[in-house]
Amino acid sequence: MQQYLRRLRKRSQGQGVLEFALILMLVGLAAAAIIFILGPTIGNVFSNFIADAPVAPPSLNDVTRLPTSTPAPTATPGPPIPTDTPVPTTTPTATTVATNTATPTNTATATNTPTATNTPTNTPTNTPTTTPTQTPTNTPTNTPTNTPTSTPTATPTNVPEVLFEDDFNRSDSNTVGNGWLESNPSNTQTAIQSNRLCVTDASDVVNRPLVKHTFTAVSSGLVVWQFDFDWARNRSDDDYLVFMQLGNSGAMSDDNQDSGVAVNLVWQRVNGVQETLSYRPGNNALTTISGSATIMVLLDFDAGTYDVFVDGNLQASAIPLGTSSIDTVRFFTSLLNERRFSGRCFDNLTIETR
Ligand SMILES: [Ca+2]
Ligand SMILES: [Ca+2]
Ligand SMILES: [Ca+2]
Repeated sequence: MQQYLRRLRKRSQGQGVLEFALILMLVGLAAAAIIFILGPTIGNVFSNFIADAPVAPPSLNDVTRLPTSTPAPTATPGPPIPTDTPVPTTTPTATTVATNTATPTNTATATNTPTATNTPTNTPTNTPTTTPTQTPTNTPTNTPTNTPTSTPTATPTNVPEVLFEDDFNRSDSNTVGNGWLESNPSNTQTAIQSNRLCVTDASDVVNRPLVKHTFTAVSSGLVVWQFDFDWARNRSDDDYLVFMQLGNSGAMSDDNQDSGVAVNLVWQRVNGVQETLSYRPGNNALTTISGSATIMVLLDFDAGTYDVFVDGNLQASAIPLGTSSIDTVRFFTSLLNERRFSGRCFDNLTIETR
């Protein structure tokens, strides 16, 4: 009996170990099946739990950063997200893309742009018509009006203008020439001799011989008249007159010694003094000249007077002008017997404005 019980105890012990091993194997298979079936679900729950946690475990910090950018919209509700806001950086990119997408809309607008081609066609038509009409009208009207008005006023005042000049440097001739008019009994009384204007025959005739020349009329400003005088009385002749004049041709006469004369110089005997240079009216003595001298007369039409210089020396000033304008220079003798005089010539005549 004891042996039976001993065998039975050994058998029950071997049977318990085998059954325990079988049970463990079945439990392990069941657990593997459960894990295989429910494993993903449990993993998601665990992952969601970690993701939803307000603070990640320190050990997971590095791992958590990477997925954060991807689910950016999910982090939006948290307050720290706006600071990281790489999101806006991404957002403008999307805006740009949308703009480009709208570009085709502009391209369609360009199709309307050719319509503007009609506009320029109208513009040039109006522009040329208006512009040329106004430009030429204004320019010529202003320019000529101002320029000529200013120029002529300044020219006569500052720049001397030669009204007439004659140096008589030409071949000897009974004809004076160069536009001079000779009023003589014959052509032989005045002539060019040795490059001067000379009286060759006077013969005590009244107001002859006479020569004259005209020039552009002057009635304002200053005029300088200058010439070389060469006359000398060698022998007796008490009645003789040598006239040197500027005057107005419209009022002058070859037979009148004084009419129309502005500057009336006479070389003659005055108050018993022979060879006296004087001026009319009044036969006022200036100085005596016997032989060569340079006579200069300065006319001032604004003042209505003239001054007389002999060899640069002032002889008289503020002598009243006989006329308000001049256009003629005249030389003549009266009652003069040329055989009693030497020289009898004029030279280097100039009449010019100042
Ligand atoms: Ca002559
Ligand atoms: Ca000369
Ligand atoms: Ca005489």
